[in-house]
Amino acid sequence: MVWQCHRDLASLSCRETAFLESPPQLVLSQDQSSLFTERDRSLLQRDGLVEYAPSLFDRIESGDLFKELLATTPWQHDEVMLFGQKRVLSRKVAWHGDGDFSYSYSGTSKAAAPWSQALLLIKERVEQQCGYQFNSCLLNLYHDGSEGMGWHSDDEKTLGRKPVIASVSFGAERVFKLKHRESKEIVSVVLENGSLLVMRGETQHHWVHTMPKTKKITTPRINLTFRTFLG
Ligand SMILES: O=C(O)CCC(=O)C(=O)O
Ligand SMILES: [Mn+2]
Repeated sequence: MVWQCHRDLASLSCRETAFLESPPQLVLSQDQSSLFTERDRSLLQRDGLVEYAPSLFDRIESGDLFKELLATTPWQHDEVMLFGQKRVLSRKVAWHGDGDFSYSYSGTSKAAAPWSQALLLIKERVEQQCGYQFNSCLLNLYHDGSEGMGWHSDDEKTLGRKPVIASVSFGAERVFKLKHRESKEIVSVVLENGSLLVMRGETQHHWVHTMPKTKKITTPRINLTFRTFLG
């Protein structure tokens, strides 16, 4: 089974082959009220659902988690194959998961790193808010605004037809954009320090997203996207 990497030019693969009929669901515990309100439930008017909560973590927690992730994550430079040549990008990445997955990436195969204490803490809070369980997480470290990510969707087959993707941000605030594949309509949101953005339903099918480069940002940002491989 091949998971087409969102960066188009690289690919990730997963050992499991069968899809689960019903992805794991969680019920919100009673004392954990939702940060998402009904009024502004989706940033999209149609063809998908995107929820945004500015403060999944407060300023102090976010600062501590940023430092911890920066220091303890097994960061590696992202790589892409361009015209048969390996290109090393300045943006750094890391991949963590339940241990069942290996991924091939620019010609090499790597197993997901185990969850750290910090990641488990973040994952638990994200799962409570999403009502959904995740088994892997891709981390991106953008050293400053000169690093970004091009238009893509997280529509790998191994994530299922309607993946839930939960994106947590620490550090510099950056603009995140979604573009409708047909109408080209653009929706922008600033992803704040400690925020949570969740993409659900048909979003990956109808919309692409990007983290544009910018000269205005001179400080680093860490992004975590929690995903569930079905298998
Ligand atoms: O950094 C971000 O907010 C976007 C990351 C992303 O889209 C991805 O890792 O697929
Ligand atoms: Mn993405």
